Amino acid sequence: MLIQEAAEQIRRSQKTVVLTGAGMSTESQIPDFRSESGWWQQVDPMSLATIEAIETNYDQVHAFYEARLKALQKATPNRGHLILADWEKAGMIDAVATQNVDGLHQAAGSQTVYALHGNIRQIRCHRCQVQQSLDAFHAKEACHICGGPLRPGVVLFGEMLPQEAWHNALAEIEQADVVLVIGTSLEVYPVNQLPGMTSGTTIYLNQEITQNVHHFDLVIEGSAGEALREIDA
Ligand code: BV8
Repeated sequence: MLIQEAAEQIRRSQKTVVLTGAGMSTESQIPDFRSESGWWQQVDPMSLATIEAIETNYDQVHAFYEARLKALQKATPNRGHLILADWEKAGMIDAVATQNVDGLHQAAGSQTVYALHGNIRQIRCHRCQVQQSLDAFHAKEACHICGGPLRPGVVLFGEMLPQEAWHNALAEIEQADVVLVIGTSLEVYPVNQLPGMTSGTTIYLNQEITQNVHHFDLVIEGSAGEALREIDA
C-alpha cells in the first residue's frame, strides 16, 4: 500500500531527487555506520574521523580508512543502485544526492550524483591539498612535496561539505516535487536538514524507523533493494 503510494507519487512528479546514505550500500556488503554491524560500533568516530585525529592519531586513522577501502575493493553496485540509474535514464528521477563516499551510484551509471561527503578514493595531502595516488596512501607514504600525511577525500567531522555539490543538491531539492530519502539515519548535520528544505512530498525508506522522520509524508520500513524493486514493478 505504502509502496504503491510512493510509486504513484514518483510517477506523477515532474522533478524527483533521491537522497541516500550508507543503507543504500549494505546490500553491496559495505557496512553502514550506526547499525549493530556498523563501523562506529568498532571505533569511536571522534577519535578517527576528525582533523585532530589525522594530526594526533594518524596510524589509527590510516588503518581505519584502509579497512574501509578494503571493504570496497570487491564491492559492486547492488540492485537498488542499478534501479536508480535506470530511473534517471528513463527520466523518472533527476539527481541523486548521497552521503556515501563509495562511488557505487556512479559505478551503477547514475549521471547526476552530488557526493556530499566526498570520495574515499580521492587521496590528497592533508597539509598542501595536492592530489596523491591511492597506492601512495596504501603504502602510507608522506606527501612528496611537503611531507604532510595523506588522507582520503571524505568530509570529516567539523569540516565543510564540498560547496558546489551542496549548493546544487540544495537547489534541486528545493525545486523537487518528490524527495525520496533512502538508507540514512539522518543523524548527521547538515545533510539531515535537506529533506526539510523542499515543499514537495517527502518519502523515507529505511530498515529501521526512528523519531528523526516524523515529519516525512510517507515512511516505508524495508530494505532498499527490495522496496525499490517493488516500486519499480
Ligand atoms: C559541519 C567521515 C559545518 C567520513 C562522517 C559536536 C561535535 C562536532 C561536530 C558536531 C557536534 N554536533 C553536531 C556536529 C556537526 C556534525 C554532526 O552532525 N555530528 C552529529 C553526528 C552529532 N557534522 C559535521 O561536522 C559536518 N560538518 O557541520 O560543518 C561547520 C564546519 C566548521 C565550522 C562550523 C561549521 C560534517 C559531517 C561529516 C560526517 N562525516 N564520517 C567517512 O569516514 O566516511 S559521518 C558519516 O555519517 C558518514 O560519512 C556518513 O555518510 C554519514 C551519515 O551516515 P548514514 O549514511 O546516515 O549512515 P547510518 O549508519 O547512520 O544510517 C544508515 C541507515 O540505513 C540505518 O538507519 C540502517 O538501519 C539503514 N539501513 C541499513 N541497511 C539498509 C538500511 N535501510 C534500507 N535498506 C538497507 N539495506
